[in-house]
Amino acid sequence: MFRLFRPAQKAAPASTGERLVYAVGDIHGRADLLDGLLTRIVADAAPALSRGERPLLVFLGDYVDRGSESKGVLDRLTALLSTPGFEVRTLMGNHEEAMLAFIEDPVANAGWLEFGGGATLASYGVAPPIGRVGPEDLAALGRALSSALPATHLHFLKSLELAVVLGDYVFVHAGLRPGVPLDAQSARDLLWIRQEFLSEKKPFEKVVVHGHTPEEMPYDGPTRIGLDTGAYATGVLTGVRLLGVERTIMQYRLERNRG
Ligand SMILES: [Mn+2]
Repeated sequence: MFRLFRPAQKAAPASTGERLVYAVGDIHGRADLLDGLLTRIVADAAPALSRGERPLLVFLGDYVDRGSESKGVLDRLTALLSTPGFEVRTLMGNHEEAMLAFIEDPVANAGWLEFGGGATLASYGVAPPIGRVGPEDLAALGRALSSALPATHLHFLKSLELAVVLGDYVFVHAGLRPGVPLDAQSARDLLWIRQEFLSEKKPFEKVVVHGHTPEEMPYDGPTRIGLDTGAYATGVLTGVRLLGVERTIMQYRLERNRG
């Protein structure tokens, strides 16, 4: 008798299959950086596009607030959705959730103004409030934003997705709650989770590509890829290119911070 000896099997590396995929981290009103990174992505994808392939382009949410060009970012993203070539998928970030909530009920959701909403109002030509504002002022701000917001932008905000799955990867804004199956994750966790997700060592059902928690350097690990490099403050917008088992971080930076 002899025994078959099997060496410990290493998990197969995560793959997108044949598909060329790009994911872009938190933009936060930096249309200038979005333009720069998109130019690089389009150039990089040119050979695949010319072969008739349809690369996947995923945006990880937090398009608005903080930076000065939230409207400009949504102008670009809504235009991209109707551009042939790429399959464009856009995730909701907690900042878009807060903006939508403000539009629906500005008095109950005035908290948005405290975490960056003022910059978004200004980008739509609505003067942000100074100091404390009462319910009537909030209602007026909500009406002003609703009338300044193009219908395409409102439709865009309402159509954002919570998660996109491709091959061995899942794309979400913030992360996943450990121990909870992918299809049972709550919207709250997908949009807001931080430490419980970031400190988890065990693999999730799929490798998680996410933004939401800014770090100086992008994080490229076996269980997750973190792409939020705080663009609005650092002037560095980060994405990742995935093809088969290959991963390549892509960045665009501007020395002068206009955020
Ligand atoms: Mn976020």
